[in-house]
Amino acid sequence: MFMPVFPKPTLSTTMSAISGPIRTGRLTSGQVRHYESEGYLVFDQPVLPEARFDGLKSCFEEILADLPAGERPEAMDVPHFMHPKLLEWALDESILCLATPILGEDLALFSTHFICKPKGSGRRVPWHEDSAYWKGKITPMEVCTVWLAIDPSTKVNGCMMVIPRTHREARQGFSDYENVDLSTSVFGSEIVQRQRDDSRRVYIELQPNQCSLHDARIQHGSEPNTSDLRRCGWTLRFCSTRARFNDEAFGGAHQVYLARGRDLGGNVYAEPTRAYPEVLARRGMLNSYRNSH
Ligand SMILES: O=C(O)CCC(=O)C(=O)O
Repeated sequence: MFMPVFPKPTLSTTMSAISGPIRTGRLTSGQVRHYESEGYLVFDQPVLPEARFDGLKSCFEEILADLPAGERPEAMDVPHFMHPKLLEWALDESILCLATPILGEDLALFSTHFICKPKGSGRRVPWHEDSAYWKGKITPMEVCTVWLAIDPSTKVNGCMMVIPRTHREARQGFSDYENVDLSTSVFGSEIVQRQRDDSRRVYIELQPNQCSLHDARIQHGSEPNTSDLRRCGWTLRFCSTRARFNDEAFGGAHQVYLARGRDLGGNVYAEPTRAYPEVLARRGMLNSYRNSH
């Protein structure tokens, strides 16, 4: 059985098969400054040791192969509730060390989501801020998403796009939204045109096992995948354990995991070795996924 090991907060180094010792942080101070000022960062190096990434990819392919008929592969939200084995990767030190320079040593895993756009018919992700979906659920709204590429993710197959600096501009993560066509989009609302400037978009192109990081308040989205190459990314969303998770606002239909260090916010954490059918039932997704992005 998988037993995650939570490093003590004082630990300063650990070993990695990629690059020898990894420090508690894998980012340079320049990269952290870029993330803070621009709201995102491209990490164009291998995230996981190669064999570990291969294991994750195989696990993902099995989960995808079992996707119930009619379910959209872009909407595989919180797959780790159904498949706790995924936490072996989500809580991997190589990944946590990307979040610690931004959020500190005490980390919670807030959520994960496979956004897998099939070749030819992959849906677009409307322009949005993650924070708009989590308003009132996490305080403060300091969530860093590690977007780990499972497939090559390029302009051609609908890679993620961000509008730099919007996490600090104007609405700072809380724009106004309007409805969009759900038959072509991963979810049904989008930031109104007058509150975004798409001409400033930056395309985030990644190879498998590379990642980007983005702030919950940045405006981002992606185009449809009409290419002949699938595009899948796994979002891993981390917060400092200082953040308060509002269980009532989640209606008992969500849970967070202590990823590293200790709790600082008085939160209750899930047990990473078991599945939570009761939580899935509350989400109405015992046999299916629901996109609560
Ligand atoms: O995968 C995409 O295209 C969009 C990702 C996204 O919206 C997110 O990570 O919050």
